[in-house]
Amino acid sequence: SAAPHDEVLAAQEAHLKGLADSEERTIFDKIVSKEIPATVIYEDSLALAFRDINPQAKTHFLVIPKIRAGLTRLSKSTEDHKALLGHLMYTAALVAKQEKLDAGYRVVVNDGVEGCQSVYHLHLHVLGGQQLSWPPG
Ligand code: IU
Repeated sequence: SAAPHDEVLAAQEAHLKGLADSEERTIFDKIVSKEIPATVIYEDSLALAFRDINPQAKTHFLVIPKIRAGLTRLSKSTEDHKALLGHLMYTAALVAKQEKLDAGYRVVVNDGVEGCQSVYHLHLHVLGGQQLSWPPG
């Protein structure tokens, strides 16, 4: 059924109307608009996945919402974002399968200064293709 997808789009539109995001666009907006190149490995109406330019594992890609919709960082999420957040998490799993990360992988969201976030457009890191260690630094 297309219903959950329409629900996400409607929530996203409603959110955009009610909340003008005054914060500056980031490099990820330019990747979405193809103003700067990236190796895109998955795309749908809501999400984009592309390879990280500075990979921290054999396979390292990012999953982002095409429209930031106020999500500069995970900690800015509201009730309105829940469906979109679910879509991003599901997309991470879908693309991990596409990338044949069958032996496992890690999904990371860095938030804010102490989380070492550098780009303020929400993104999920997906790392795999090798044995990872725990905990991260
Ligand atoms: P962070 O969680 O905000 O630190 O992650 C940002 C990531 O975006 C980081 O891993 C960068 O290597 C990556 N990246 C990219 O893939 N392409 C770019 O043009 C830029 C950053 I700038």
